[in-house]
Amino acid sequence: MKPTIISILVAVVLIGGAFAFTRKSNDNSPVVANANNVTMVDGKQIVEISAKGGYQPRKSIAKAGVPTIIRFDTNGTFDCSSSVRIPSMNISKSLPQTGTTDIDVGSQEIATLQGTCGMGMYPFEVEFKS
Ligand SMILES: [Cu+2]
Repeated sequence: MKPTIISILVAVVLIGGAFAFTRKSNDNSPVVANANNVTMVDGKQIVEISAKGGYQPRKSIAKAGVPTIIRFDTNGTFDCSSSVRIPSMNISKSLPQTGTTDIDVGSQEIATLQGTCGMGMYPFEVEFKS
């Protein structure tokens, strides 16, 4: 009984948040500093990063507490940025030379997620804010 009510409340808050976020981004107001590469789709936050000779943008700003996918885009990527690591989450992934790869990082707490290429020379980060 209680857990059910709590999950319904959580769902309502998440859906409401998703709506608020979507509406704000539609009227072009800067919800987050780097809103260009962060979108909400079906209640999930998509952080889009392109990988080729490093990562663009180097720093993304996203919302904490929202289910999040980091989407890596490659386009003729032959350098080692096609190998992505997020050590704190034990994530290590090989991207195709050209394509799109989603990495589900779940709901993050307020913190900065650090990632690098396979050899640790190209960094990127996603800052999760309240
Ligand atoms: Cu590297």
